[in-house]
Amino acid sequence: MNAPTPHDLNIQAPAYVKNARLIAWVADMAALCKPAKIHWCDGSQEEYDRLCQQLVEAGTFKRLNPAKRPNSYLACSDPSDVARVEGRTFICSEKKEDAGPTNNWMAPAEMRATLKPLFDGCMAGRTMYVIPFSMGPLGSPIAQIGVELSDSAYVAVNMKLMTRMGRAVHDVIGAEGGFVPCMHTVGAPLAAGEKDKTAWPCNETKYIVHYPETREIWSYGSGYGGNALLGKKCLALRIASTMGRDEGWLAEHMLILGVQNPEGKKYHVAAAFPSACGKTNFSMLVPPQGFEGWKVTTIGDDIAWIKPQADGTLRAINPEAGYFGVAPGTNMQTNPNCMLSLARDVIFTNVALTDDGDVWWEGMEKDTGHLPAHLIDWKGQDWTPALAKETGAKAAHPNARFTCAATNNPALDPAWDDPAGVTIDAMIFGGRRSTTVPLVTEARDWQEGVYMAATMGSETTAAAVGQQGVVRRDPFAMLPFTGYNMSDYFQHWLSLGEKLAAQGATLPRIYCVNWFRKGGDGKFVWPGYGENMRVLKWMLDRIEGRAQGRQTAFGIAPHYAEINWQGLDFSATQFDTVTRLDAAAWGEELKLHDAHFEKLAWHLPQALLDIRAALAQRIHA
Ligand code: SAT
Ligand code: MN
Repeated sequence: MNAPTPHDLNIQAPAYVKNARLIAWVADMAALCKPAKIHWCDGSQEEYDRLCQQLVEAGTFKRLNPAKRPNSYLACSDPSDVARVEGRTFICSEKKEDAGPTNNWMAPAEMRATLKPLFDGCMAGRTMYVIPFSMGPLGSPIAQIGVELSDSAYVAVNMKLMTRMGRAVHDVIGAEGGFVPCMHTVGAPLAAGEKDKTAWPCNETKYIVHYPETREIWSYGSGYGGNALLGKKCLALRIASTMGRDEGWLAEHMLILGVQNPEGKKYHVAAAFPSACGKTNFSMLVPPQGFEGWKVTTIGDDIAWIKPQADGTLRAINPEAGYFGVAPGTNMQTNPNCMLSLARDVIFTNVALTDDGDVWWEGMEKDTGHLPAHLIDWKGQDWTPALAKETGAKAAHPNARFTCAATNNPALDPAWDDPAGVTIDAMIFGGRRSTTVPLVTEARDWQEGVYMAATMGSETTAAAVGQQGVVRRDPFAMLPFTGYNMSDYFQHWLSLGEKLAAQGATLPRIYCVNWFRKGGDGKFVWPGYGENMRVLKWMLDRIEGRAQGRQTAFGIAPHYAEINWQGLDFSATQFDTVTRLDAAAWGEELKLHDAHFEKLAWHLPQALLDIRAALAQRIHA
């Protein structure tokens, strides 16, 4: 290979880059990866437009019809590179038990020895983009800085929408500041003079690697989503959860929303759901009929960083600046604010292309009343309704995504970019369960809330590679994202609650929800989407002391009459179907909790076992 040696390659840091450690690291990594060029991203619109144009010329992007979808693009990935690869994701702590039984582990030295030859020359013939980004408002005491080195222009432009990316970040880093180094390559070096044979280069071999002790991320072989946009799951959850453990705060897989009642009183709620379970929908919720004067606003749709304050409150920021959401199923009925966010300045990945140069995905027929007569599907093949009927072929991949800036969202909360964050009044944990778990219950105390979150189960979704629809325990919706031992993570939550309580703080209420219970006919019983407002209001009524609820074995549940049913036809019988606790089903459920706890036995907090015993007693009473 004719790649330049480090001596040929001028690092050429712009004058505004003052951090010697950063410059030295870029030089070292360039010497290792041997790119043909280095591009220091400044985050400007001009740069974004130029890189997008370059991606169009390379065939990675298709520019959409500007009359339909101004300044927007469609990228279609390699069919093998469509979701996070949890089986190839590693937490490389010094000790195996610090990664715990829920993470893949390899000793750091062994992993470094494995990755070194893979990264050696991995960027040959390509440009290395130096992508400085802030997770959280620039300069916020809760924010963290990262710098990603990537050989993917697709990553660079996505990072521009998803984070505060560019020159201003260098001002925050300054000469002395620290940053999380994030190495990313698609793992497809080009020989001298060789041109890409594909518009989505990637490698069959994949590694998504985290070194929690040294706070480093190394990602090899994938160009997709959380595998490649390293600020998101890798930094903002896996590395940040470790930072939170060490420093006494929380990095969570939670949306943050503001909800204001007609009297003008405003609350902030953080809610955890697994990937592709409607977090974006919930964070952009439009209150339904019967909720005139209510307003819901978005602070974040995926990740929350939550820090205890001196006054005992918990303040949260959204570390991200954009949305990387699931497109299929999104329409004007399920999420109008999201559809409006997607009107312009969007990067779509793996959706279908219409004959007039716009995008389409399953679910959009609900808005138009019909399927398009013809499409080019995400794999570049012809798609027709007849073919779909015959073969079940999807026009968009089930994990097809949109990337857009938060500022596109008409429901964006005015405080979304506030460096001080917002005060959290309630937390919600929601799995995806067709049986057993009721629509909503309130934990009697923080510990019971931690138990509910720790035992959350969920049927798997398309956001990760693997079998779909299988129930797996997904504690706190953090199974693939907790960067250290899960039992230590439970203890961290318990300790934080204890510490705040000792300060005399009023802790946020904790709720367990399940929108996904099915009836005898196999259909969802709860209408979901905007109607979830009815459950949200009951929570606020609880906080304000307006709803008494009733004690159940698994927390406090609403009486039918405590929910505002105005504008929705939902009978007491249907309500019973989604709220009933079935003793036999819960007997089975507890066995699953036991199996789950057995796997997590090392360092498992005794408090959780005590709550389990009390729960069993109530169920069998
Ligand atoms: O990790 S991704 O950002 O690709 C999507 C998700 O799992 O939420
Ligand atoms: Mn997510």
